[in-house]
Amino acid sequence: MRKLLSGIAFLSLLITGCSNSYQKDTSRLDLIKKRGELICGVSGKIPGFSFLGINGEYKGLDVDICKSFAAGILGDSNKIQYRPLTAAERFTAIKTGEIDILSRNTTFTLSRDSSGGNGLSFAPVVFYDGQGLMVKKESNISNIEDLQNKSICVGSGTTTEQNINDVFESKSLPYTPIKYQDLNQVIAGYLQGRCSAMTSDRSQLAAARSGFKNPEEHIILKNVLSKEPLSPASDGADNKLADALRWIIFTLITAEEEGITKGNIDEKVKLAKNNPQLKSLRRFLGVDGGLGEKIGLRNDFTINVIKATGNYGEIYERNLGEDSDVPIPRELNQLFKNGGLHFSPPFN
Ligand SMILES: N[C@@H](CCC(=O)N[C@@H](CS)C(=O)NCC(=O)O)C(=O)O
Repeated sequence: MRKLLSGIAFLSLLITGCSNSYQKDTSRLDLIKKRGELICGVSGKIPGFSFLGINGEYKGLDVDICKSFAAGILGDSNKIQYRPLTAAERFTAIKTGEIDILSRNTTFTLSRDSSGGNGLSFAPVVFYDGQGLMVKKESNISNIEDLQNKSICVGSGTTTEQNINDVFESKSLPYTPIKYQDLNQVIAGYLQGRCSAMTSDRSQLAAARSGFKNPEEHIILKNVLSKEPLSPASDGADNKLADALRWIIFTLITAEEEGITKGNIDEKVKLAKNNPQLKSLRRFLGVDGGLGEKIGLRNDFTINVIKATGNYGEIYERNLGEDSDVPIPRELNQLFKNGGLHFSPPFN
């Protein structure tokens, strides 16, 4: 019996030993390169962020972030498989390896980041959001207090669910949450009158309203109930992939800070190559310094990223700018130097 037990212990040591070294040596980043394709989890239901157009192509800020990852890792922003996921499915999809990365209106929180929680790794924030409430104009509801004893439609498996509860409890206001699996169900519940308000990230409320028959009949209350910094995420056990994602997002922000765009990138590369004194530009564009190699990417990965999607400001304008289908003022999503929160650490 003792022999059998020690045999089992030896075998399990062997197995865990092997699986640990496998974890350490093989990054998902290498797997993506080997596969030649990035598997990106998205929502697919939010205009302006990730939405399947009539031509069968995904569009939006979250989709452009997937494209910038594919361009930075594989040198080709078209090598992507999109996987639409509900809020409740998204974290399991990362942990089981069904997707490489999640680019889906997901709030960066301690519980999701920690190894004792969902065990994710969050890339830098790509959209600073906050939770809001949308009501029908005809309801005459103008603030949270007016929602006392009313029903509110909310998506389950979200930060939204917890925040709405926190806010109403802290004000000692009774209310009834009506929970649904995804945004389309929340919208349907709200439009069919099952609840007096729907709550979600304010960006999602704006996106949802843009698709309504009569958008002007709905108002988003001015109350901001929470902080919702939305970030792409990957498996927290994989530092190599996390480093690559982090610096691809910072590439988009640095490019905007430095005025480098999809339209002038070739000119900037020429400038950097011909001027040895332009030290920081040369490092950023991979002419000197070998920075890409340090994070498992090509030294000129920044050029591929900017050529594919343009800088952060270009991505924002294309999907959420004044002339887009879902115009959302940039506010917190401006660069820090323009009064917002986006700022990149140095490419040194
Ligand atoms: N940012 C919040 C909420 C994001 C969220 O996923 N919201 C719900 C709707 S309330 C949703 O599923 N939206 C998109 C979809 O249905 O695909 C979070 O990370 O929990």
